[in-house]
Amino acid sequence: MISRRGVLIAAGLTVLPSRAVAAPSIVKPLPASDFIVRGTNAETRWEALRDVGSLVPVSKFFVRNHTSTPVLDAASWRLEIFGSGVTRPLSLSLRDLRALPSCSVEAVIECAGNGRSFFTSQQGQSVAGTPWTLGAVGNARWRGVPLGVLLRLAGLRRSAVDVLPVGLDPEYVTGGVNLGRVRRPLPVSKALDDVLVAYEMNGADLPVDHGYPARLVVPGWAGIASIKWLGSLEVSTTPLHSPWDTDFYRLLGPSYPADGTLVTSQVTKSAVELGWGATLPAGRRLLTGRAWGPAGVRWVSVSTDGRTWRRATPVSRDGWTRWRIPWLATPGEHVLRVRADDQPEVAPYNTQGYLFGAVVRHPVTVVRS
Ligand SMILES: Nc1nc2c(c(=O)[nH]1)N[C@H]1C(S)=C(S)[C@@H](COP(=O)(O)O)O[C@H]1N2
Ligand SMILES: [Mo]
Repeated sequence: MISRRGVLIAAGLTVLPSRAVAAPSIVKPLPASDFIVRGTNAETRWEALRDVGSLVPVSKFFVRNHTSTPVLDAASWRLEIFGSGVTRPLSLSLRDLRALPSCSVEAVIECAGNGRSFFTSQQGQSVAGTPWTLGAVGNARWRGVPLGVLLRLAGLRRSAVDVLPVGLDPEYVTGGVNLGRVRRPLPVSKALDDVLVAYEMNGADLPVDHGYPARLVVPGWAGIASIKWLGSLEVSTTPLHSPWDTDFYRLLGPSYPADGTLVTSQVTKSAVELGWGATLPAGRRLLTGRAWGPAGVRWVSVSTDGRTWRRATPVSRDGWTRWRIPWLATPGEHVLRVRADDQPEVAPYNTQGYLFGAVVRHPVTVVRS
């Protein structure tokens, strides 16, 4: 399938319409049945995952872009690995990367701000940032080269502490300040653990919106760690920083130290595969959903009556846990709640609304069938 932008590029179109049209941030189609568009980002609708297996197809996978998707030329793309933490700097083409030993993992990528709107709607707190509901998450199978393989090939020094991956998307300007390329330091310990430099998603080349030709996949950590459109990796024997670890993706607020706490691992969450405020016919229904956390999920409970909890049945446990539970739905307004493991009733407040891990109250209306 060729996107509209792809068609324009293929046609070598240079004439702009007289009435300026903002360039879309995201290249792939974003049908309203599958996505809620939020500025330069798009979240997946949970009802769109109802008949989907464990892997979220690219056509439904959420997109979080600080600016816009760059359409990079794979033939001239290079990944540069350099810095005080390596003895043999590398410059790899896509072909070089694909020739290295690879592995494939099923892993969730989730924005640290997923669920942010519930700080306001459930807890009455105002927070800054994209007001996601629960759709800034997706699970895919990623293939690529373990970052540890690349670092060792580059002669990783024992004294190396940080790796700074830099994206090739446009520089990020906010509040009139240019913060430069999207980049966030990653400790060498995590880099050597389970991080991939991925070039495939669900068995095909990475789609442009998800980082083509290569991105990091950092399992269990906030989505910002999984830098898309990877252009370089600086490896350093001294700590590295960027606004994405000093200002953003820090927990700030009255219950945190003055300079905040760095966001690394995600928290456990769960969701029902129904629209927000969905209308269902009365009778025997099968509620389905998913639950996920940085180290997997042990159990899932569901409450349909505001009081009691019943254990749901896990359907599959891969990158995330799919679950189901029968429900005898009676006409009226209901609030569905799902709790995976130790999800609390209230999420700790932080000014930027990260890591909303509390149980979400999902309203539905049941009508006589
Ligand atoms: N280069 C670059 N990498 C990036 C981003 C970005 O804007 N630019 N967004 C990050 C954030 S905040 C998230 S949540 C994930 C989203 O990945 P996806 O768009 O493939 O779903 O990508 C991360 N990697
Ligand atoms: Mo994110």
